[in-house]
Amino acid sequence: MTDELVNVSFESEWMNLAPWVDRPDIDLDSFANELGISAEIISLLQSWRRDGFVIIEKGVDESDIDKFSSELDQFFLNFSDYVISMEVRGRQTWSRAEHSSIVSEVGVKFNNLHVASGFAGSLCLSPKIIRFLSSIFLCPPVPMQSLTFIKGSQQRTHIDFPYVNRQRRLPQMVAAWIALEDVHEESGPLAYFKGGHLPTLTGFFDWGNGNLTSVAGSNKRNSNDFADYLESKMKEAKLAPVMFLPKKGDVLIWHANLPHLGLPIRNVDLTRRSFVTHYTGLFDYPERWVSASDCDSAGYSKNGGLIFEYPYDQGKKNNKFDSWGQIETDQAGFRYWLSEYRNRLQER
Ligand SMILES: O=C(O)CCC(=O)C(=O)O
Ligand SMILES: [Fe+2]
Repeated sequence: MTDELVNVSFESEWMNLAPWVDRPDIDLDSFANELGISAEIISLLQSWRRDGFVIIEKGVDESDIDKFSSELDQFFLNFSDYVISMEVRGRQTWSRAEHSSIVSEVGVKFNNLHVASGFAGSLCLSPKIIRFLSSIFLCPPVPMQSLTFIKGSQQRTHIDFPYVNRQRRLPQMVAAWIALEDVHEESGPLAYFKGGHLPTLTGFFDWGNGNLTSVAGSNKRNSNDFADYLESKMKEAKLAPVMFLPKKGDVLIWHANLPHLGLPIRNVDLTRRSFVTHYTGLFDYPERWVSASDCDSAGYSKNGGLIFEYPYDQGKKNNKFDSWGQIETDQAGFRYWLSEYRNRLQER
């Protein structure tokens, strides 16, 4: 079988599982109108379909950012008191095992602070983000994972779905990047390939044995091979990376198949605080990440989005900041959607 044939079958499979807005056979305006989606969101969906991303200026509340940012500062002062999962240049570790000075180094990211901080949770469930994502998933958006950066990532060109792939249908994933401060162009900004999200342009990278996703330990190819592959695909499509220089509070939302990268840092003294969340729709959220225990301890709802606490995190010590459990949530809404989720699982 040639690469070409493999790609054609992946492409039709991808389209069958993709959110409605990706399907070229659906008339965007009439479908969205039937669903009662607002004109403002319809116009975002049009850019989304064409470009594979949208930017929402002042997409989140600045006071939520200030609260999360000062909570981060407190955390950095008391680093070893916490057991917060983090990655240092590819190595998985915990805050307790590291010295706090590591936060000023390059190549550090904190995992899943949306389940440590109520303020981080509020940020990723901000109304403007949730409204847009709901119109894509047609059900409540749910974070699957989040990453908090203090400096630029310098991560080479990639697409997220090979790495974020626990959702039931692979294409049902969207990422949102929130600027926690104004981004300086020497700090290693994020960049993206406008319009590069179309599978006809990217093809599907084979990680080995026909795998579309990166399977730790068993890949024949690595993230550098992936970057080389995508960069040549983007060159063929005559697309160049667009630098994202947001102001604090601006949000970039990108498609599961949009190539993007962290540009090289030109001034290592500069921070680039940002908070990225990868979401899926409720009914694609993996069952093993929903606690079987009673409703209220499984998570919460806010602004029409849901956050589940990971079952394997529950009951652990020192993995929460003070704001966890301190924000206003909609538990009646949460119980409703959790029971819808459980009913749907039984029907499967
Ligand atoms: O912020 C960056 O530099 C890259 C982040 C990213 O690629 C991601 O979180 O998926
Ligand atoms: Fe990414």
